Amino acid sequence: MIIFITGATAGFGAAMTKRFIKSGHTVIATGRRIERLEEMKKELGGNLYPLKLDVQDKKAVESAIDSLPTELKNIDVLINNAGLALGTDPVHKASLEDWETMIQTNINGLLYCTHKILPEMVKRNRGHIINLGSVAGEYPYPGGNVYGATKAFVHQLSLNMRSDLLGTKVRVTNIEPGMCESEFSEVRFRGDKNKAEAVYKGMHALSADDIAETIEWVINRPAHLNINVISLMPTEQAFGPFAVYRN
Ligand code: NDP
Ligand code: 8X3
Repeated sequence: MIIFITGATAGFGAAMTKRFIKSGHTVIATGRRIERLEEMKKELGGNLYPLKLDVQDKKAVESAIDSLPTELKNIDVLINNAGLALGTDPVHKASLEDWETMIQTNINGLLYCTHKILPEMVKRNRGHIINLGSVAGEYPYPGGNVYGATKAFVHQLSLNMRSDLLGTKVRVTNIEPGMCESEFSEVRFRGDKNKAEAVYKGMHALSADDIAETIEWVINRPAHLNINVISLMPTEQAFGPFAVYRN
């Protein structure tokens, strides 16, 4: 299969790239840090096609996909994985610029890639879109405000896409992970490694390859079977009670 992954330079995207290349697929691995993708190509070989891409840039998304060589144009699987959280400040103190970056990446970037690639899948009556949602899109937590809201958008969009695509053979799946150790918290805390490490201290978080393995299972289901949503968490993570403020 030809698999197009956004955000392949780190975390889930890098783990999926490694796993899928080893399974014999062709991977168009995209991200802003092209040097990381070039390094991965050296390690993983010819079936990896590195493509520099900032998903926030609508025109760049369109021209990067248009620039693909003919043999890579028939994308079988689009994995909308590029995304980030910035900060955990409460909603009344958070930065507007951080909100804009999260919305521009997690929502608009996902839409730009989908808008460009999906019509071709429908024309060929074949394809699978995997969106990276989050448990943060299903459950609230303090400081999750706009990040969680972007993932709630991804959840509902994924379900709505299923409605519109009924009658085609194009599948859509929303993957909703809980705590997973990657560069995610380092990005969220702007490079503060101590703060990032503290998030996963004393518990066994998911690994990026846990997510890659789950997605590999999803895309390998038989064509008549669509996994709508998968929610997965570390065993050592669960839900809190409602919060009550008492004075
Ligand atoms: P990482 O920070 O490890 O990786 C994020 C990837 O997204 C990087 O490859 C980065 O590439 C890419 N990215 C970020 N912004 C852009 C952009 N503007 N254009 C293109 N690529 C971009 O995070 P994870 O692997 O953990 O996260 C992957 C996805 O999973 C995200 O959508 C995240 O919200 C979601 N998620 C993560 C969870 C976790 O606990 N880790 C849990 C639930 C969901 P580069 O900077 O090189 O462009
Ligand atoms: C990432 C999971 O709980 O850290 O989407 O927000 S969480």
